[in-house]
Amino acid sequence: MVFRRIAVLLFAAALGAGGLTACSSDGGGGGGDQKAKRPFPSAPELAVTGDSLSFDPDELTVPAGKLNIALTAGDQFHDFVIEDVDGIVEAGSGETETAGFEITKPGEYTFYCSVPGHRQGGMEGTLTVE
Ligand SMILES: [Cu+2]
Repeated sequence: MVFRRIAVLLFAAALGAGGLTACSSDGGGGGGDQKAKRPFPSAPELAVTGDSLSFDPDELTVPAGKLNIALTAGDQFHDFVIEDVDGIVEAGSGETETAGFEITKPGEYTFYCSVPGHRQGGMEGTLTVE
């Protein structure tokens, strides 16, 4: 009986570890159903770095219309999404990826990294569209 109980505990521990691994390897899918748009030719391009749970810069200003975001990820995979705007940029550690966004309505928008826990950790900023 004692052996059986230990075996059950080990099995539960193995399941737990497997679950955690599956969870953390899911980091790339944070963007939900957002799809990256191809960069727009001749649209203004803004370079943003995501590293250590923050964006640099975390305040961006662009004219209304099409824009491209070039995201460089530092320590790990990050992405860049804008609230209420279609599109996403996803970059693996050490990579730079560029994608397009189109915002026709001026105002203040919040951008963030949608990898679970990253926004809560501080990966968000403000995009002002003029
Ligand atoms: Cu991130």
